[in-house]
Amino acid sequence: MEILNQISEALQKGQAPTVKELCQKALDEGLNAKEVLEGGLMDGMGIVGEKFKKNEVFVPEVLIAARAMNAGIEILKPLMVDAGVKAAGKIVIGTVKGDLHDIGKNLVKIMMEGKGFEVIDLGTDVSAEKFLETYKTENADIICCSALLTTTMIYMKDIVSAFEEDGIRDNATIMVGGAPVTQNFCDTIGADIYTSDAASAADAALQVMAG
Ligand code: B1M
Repeated sequence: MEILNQISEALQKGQAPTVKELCQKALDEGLNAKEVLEGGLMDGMGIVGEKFKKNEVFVPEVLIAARAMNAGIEILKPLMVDAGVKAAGKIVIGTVKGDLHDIGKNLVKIMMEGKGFEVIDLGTDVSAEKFLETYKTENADIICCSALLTTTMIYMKDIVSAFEEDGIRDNATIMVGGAPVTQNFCDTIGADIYTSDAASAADAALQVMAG
């Protein structure tokens, strides 16, 4: 549908006011919030994610597209709540204890939201206890841990251990990533999924939810 293509394209260009206007127009034309979210906003963010994976766009473009996505969601949110539109799943994300780098973590959050996930962002310097407590109180589906330092990535093992000691390791999917993290490291510490970039992380999370 033409209006949805226009929303997707404006989002890819990071045109927040246009995205906002077009979302309202689409609703006025009779489309529902879910159609606008999936056919317009998520479609646009999906394309940005694929281009980011292939190095065809870079961090600033993704951040600007995310701002446009948020502008659109602002319009849709009240209607989505009313209509009971369900999130794809619930993610708890954070940069691990001792680590203050958050640019990559924020990109993972953006891509996850772009795929329709509800994301609880614990920020940076997050302890294993905080991940565990939030996972339980929020009844979340997936834990996402980011680390940028070789000295802090080893803390991911403590997070896996905290879930094991609590007896809920088998219920929780633990995803890890960040520049120094590798598939081999993920296997060594007993985490579930490693991805090298934010868009792949969101794809992997969708696969987890699909069972
Ligand atoms: Co820091 N820093 N830094 N730094 N910093 C690095 C990481 C470093 C490689 C620079 C260097 O020496 N060449 C180095 C680490 C060396 C090492 O451990 N081997 C380093 C260091 C040493 C430090 C300090 C210790 C410096 C000091 O004070 N002496 C200090 C540590 C502070 C702390 O955390 N306790 C420090 C501080 C900082 C700043 C605060 C100044 C700033 C962070 C600002 C911020 O994040 N708000 C900063 C920055 C910006 C960097 C560099 C320049 C850029 C990092 C970045 O944002 N990259 C970095 C050098 C470099 O990379 N060129 C460096 C872009 C981002 C998009 O990539 O986070 O890898 P990244 O995310 C990727 C993927 O990894 C993946 O998705 C993203 C792409 O799609 N991904 C995931 C990330 N998380 C994921 C989770 C997933 C899946 C994928 O699943 C859950």
